[in-house]
Amino acid sequence: MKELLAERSHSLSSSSSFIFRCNGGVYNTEECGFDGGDCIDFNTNYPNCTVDYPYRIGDGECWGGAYNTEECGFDGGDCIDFNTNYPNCTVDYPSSIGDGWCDEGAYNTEECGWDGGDCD
Ligand SMILES: [Ca+2]
Ligand SMILES: [Ca+2]
Ligand SMILES: [Ca+2]
Repeated sequence: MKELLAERSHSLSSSSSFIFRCNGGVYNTEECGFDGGDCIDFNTNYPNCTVDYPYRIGDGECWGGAYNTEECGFDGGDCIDFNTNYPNCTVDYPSSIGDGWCDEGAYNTEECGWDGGDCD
């Protein structure tokens, strides 16, 4: 799992949209100029969205938990397909559903389509 996430963050960091990413937390304060301006769009679009890594919102990958909420625009729209397909599936990493690898536990349940068919 750790390897998988490292690989993901590597592929994400090569995306140009991550050069000026909103880091959130202590960066996203008035004292820090809202992360030097990086967080202004995020704060405008999702004023009530509180997540540890705002740059994950709208990065094309569905993140669960606090990201997949109405306040956060269902991860900036990234989770809309997932929510439509698996409305009762609550996992931390929805992107693992249907990624071709069988994930056990909460992923391999009827609600999550048996990991989106990965565990067939
Ligand atoms: Ca930043
Ligand atoms: Ca996302
Ligand atoms: Ca999977």
